[in-house]
Amino acid sequence: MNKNNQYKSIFLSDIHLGFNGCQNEKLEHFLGSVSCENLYLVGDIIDFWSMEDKFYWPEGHQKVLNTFDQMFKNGTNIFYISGNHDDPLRDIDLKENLKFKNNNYAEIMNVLSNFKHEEKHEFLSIKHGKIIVLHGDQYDAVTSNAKWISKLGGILYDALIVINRPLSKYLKNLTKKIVSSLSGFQQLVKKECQDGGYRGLICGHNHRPEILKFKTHYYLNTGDWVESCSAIVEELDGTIKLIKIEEDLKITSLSEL
Ligand SMILES: [Mn+2]
Repeated sequence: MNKNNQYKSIFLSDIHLGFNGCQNEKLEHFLGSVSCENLYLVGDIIDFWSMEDKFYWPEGHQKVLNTFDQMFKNGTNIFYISGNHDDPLRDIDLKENLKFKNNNYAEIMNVLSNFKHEEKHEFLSIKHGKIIVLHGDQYDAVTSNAKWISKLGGILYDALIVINRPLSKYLKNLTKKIVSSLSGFQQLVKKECQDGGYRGLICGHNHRPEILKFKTHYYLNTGDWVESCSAIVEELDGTIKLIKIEEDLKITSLSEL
């Protein structure tokens, strides 16, 4: 395929492979049209939570993983930064368990073992210097203090998205808004940047693609592949963009740094 779009780095998060709301075909199309030196998978790439109760892994989802693997074999550096839905990867025992004791996950874990796994990554951008990359659930009081509340919310959301996408999106935004104001999410982002001497922070998790420019730092969110179908990219000249894959599969730029 003709790789029309060459990037230095691509950041994707919240793909939710293993969940039937994942727009894997759109993602597959996007991946087929790009090439990059570095690919950052910023958490919730595999939705282990969703597969916990009922294993769901269609061919199209494995195909996305295989495409990542092919990129890796063609020389792309792949960094897998774990999120809350792929938190078994943060625990060495759970990880071994998935790999060796559960046949369902063998194929998935096999591909994942090729990538570099981290919880946080210090990204050195061409134009803007040091940027910290993490999934974002680390700041989520609901997620870290009472996992079950977040899980229940997740179940309702998953059920709703199949029935009514706009309503589920509205409810998710509403709950995320409450959660983020409660935990002072943006305050924590600011503190992380100041303490670490970072120019900005890239995350996912709340499924809201955006670039916010504050006086002290930048906040970038990649969005997701359930609703927004968006990504953060670093172009060869260092420009960082938030892009979206539209219904007609064209790539549009929403915002840039
Ligand atoms: Mn998440």
